[in-house]
Amino acid sequence: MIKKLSLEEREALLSELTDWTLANDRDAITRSFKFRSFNQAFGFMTRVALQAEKLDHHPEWFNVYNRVDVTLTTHDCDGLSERDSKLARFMDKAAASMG
Ligand code: H2B
Repeated sequence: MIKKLSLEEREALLSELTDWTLANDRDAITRSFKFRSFNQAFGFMTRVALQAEKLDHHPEWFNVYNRVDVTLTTHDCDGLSERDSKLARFMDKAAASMG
């Protein structure tokens, strides 16, 4: 079973992932990514998709042209877990390296 993050772990996570915010309506974190083009956005999504399969942890996301809105939560524990912070960090790095 996957464990939900404790209060302390959440605070540490949110202070580290400064571009992410807690969702209003559920136990999740969200971030909107903006790229130069659809190609860049889709390239990012492709990298993340491969990593998501590796981690067996999948984002909820919405894409319009160069924008990708992401929500991360863990369905198996109905809230935030270590898997969300891992995927969020990967996404931040992937986005930063899109060039
Ligand atoms: N992704 C997310 N975001 N949360 C989960 O609980 C989850 C997942 N569970 N990807 C995985 C797949 C699970 O359903 C499979 C069976 O391993």
